[in-house]
Amino acid sequence: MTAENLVSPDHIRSLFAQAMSQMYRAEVPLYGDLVELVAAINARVLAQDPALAQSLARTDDLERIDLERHGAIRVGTPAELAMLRRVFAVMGMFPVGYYDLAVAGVPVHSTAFRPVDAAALSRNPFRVFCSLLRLELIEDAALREQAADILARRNIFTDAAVELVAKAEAQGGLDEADAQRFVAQALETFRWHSDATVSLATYQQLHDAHRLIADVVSFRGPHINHLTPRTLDIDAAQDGMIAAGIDAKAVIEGPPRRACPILLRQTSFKALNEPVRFAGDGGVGSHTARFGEIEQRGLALTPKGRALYDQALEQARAAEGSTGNDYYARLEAAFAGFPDDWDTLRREGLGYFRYQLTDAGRALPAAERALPAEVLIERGLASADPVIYEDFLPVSAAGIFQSNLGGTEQRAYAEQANQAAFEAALGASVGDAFALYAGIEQASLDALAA
Ligand code: OOG
Ligand code: NI
Repeated sequence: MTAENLVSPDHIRSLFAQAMSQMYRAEVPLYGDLVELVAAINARVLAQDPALAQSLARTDDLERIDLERHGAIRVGTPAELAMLRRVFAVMGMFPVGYYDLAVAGVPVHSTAFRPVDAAALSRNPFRVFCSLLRLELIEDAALREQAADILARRNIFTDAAVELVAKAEAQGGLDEADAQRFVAQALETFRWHSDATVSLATYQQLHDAHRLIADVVSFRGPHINHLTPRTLDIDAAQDGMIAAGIDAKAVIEGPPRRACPILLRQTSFKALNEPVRFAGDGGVGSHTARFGEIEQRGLALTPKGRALYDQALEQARAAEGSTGNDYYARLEAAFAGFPDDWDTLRREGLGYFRYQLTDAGRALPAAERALPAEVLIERGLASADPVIYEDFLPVSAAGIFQSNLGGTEQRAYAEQANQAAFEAALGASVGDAFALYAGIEQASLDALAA
């Protein structure tokens, strides 16, 4: 085997995202309807806004605009998480960020497996939000032990998937035939199983401890619980869902609609109630886990910008969370002081930008290009494009979790965030998102003068 035979991890990730999309559309037909709705809205936006269409044609692959940008799973044990890290690494996806959801009453902590460098992100940005159940948050000791026993007995990976991961690690990648086999085998881990591994009684007990615990523990594997295509107009998509009679979550998470989009806005249709056959007594019941989501991304914020975002969001939610008819009005009001033009966002150091010489800039002798970027921009010699946010938002993620746990389940765990325990389970530390964005910005600055 020579290095020339190996395909790029970006290619394997693209195959995987495509395979997941096909599988999930077949498993959850309503998700297919959502994808069609989003495609229609995206086409309309592009037809109405030729400037946007042109700019997307320059920076993105227009034909891939409607493709999935992320999915999510929840696993039960450190060993499952550690193996997933190796599976995703074959596809050029690495853990970035730590998200503590216990503060929001969800007994998990999470990371996102995603491509990290600019070239890989532009090839295919598909990422997987991956949560690890925190069994220590089950209060009932007997139930906690029972859940741990059940989890210890399952194997969520096929033997062939494990072998292909080892092969990829040993030879530094996979060839095309192995890549195809790998994707088919990896897919098995994320498939839905309508037959639970536990009895109805055990399911009920787990469910009473927390619906999410039942979801993680009761099945053969960590079924993909949603996929998320990109929409160019999330407000229109939310209205479109409601108009089509789809049971959408109440509000769009994240910042308000703005002239200059920042971070991430997302909404979903609520998880479906699906029939499940239980083990032992063979009882038939139902389970609520799987949904469809859409997202719209904008500027990646610096720590300074993020602090301003967190403060504004906190202000909007202070009184009654994200409920109430006037939530969007409160959100708009809270963000009124957040600059909403690219120049101010850049000059005040609120977001990350990618700098590039204009044609006039390229015509200059190298010595003159060494001017500060702001001077080059002022003189029309350089341009600055927003670096897009590639990560998740803990408050938004909690909102997505909550609306899909059905109803009003709200409990708070006193337990603190525990990144060290998460990383010990993962077998690696998680990447620092800010450092990644800063690196992309700095590389573009370095290239101006080069
Ligand atoms: C994950 C919810 C978080 C997002 O987009 O913020 C998420 C889950 O429900 O497992 O996917
Ligand atoms: Ni999501």
